[in-house]
Amino acid sequence: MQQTLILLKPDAVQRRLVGEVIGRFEKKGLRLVGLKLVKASRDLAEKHYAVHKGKPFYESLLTFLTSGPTVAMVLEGREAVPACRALMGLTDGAKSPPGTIRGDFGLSVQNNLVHGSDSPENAIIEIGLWFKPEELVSFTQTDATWVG
Ligand code: IDP
Ligand code: MG
Repeated sequence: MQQTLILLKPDAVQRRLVGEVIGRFEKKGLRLVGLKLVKASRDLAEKHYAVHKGKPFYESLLTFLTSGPTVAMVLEGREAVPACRALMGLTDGAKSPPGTIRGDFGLSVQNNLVHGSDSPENAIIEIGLWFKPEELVSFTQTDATWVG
């Protein structure tokens, strides 16, 4: 069963969209196995976005991610990584289709509300950055046989 790291970035918290966005992942059928509010340190933000080091938007991105609270979640389910990416939409909110989180709630490229791991391998690494193993709770969801 795949796991993925989802972040509701500081703009989602500031704009009071946390409940709305978590609800979309829940309703899709994903299982919540980790959840917390974190004010990311510069060190955590650098590790999380290491792949973007050197890009023109890198410094601004780190400032954004460390600017306020982020909701960090681990979601689990069949094909959780691509399923969550599909719910999120494209990186640029202005180009992201209606019906997606980014398409429905934003126009910005940087302030695009959510992060979702882009591969199962990266999900394992990212979950390790944001969560201690004991912070994750595995359980059987009662409707699992219906949701898949
Ligand atoms: P993703 O979040 O859709 O996977 P990435 O290309 O991995 O997008 O970029 C990571 C994050 O960096 C984006 O979610 C967004 O917040 C920010 N970002 C990406 N491209 C730009 C840009 O061109 N300008 C400003 N911020 C950007
Ligand atoms: Mg990415």
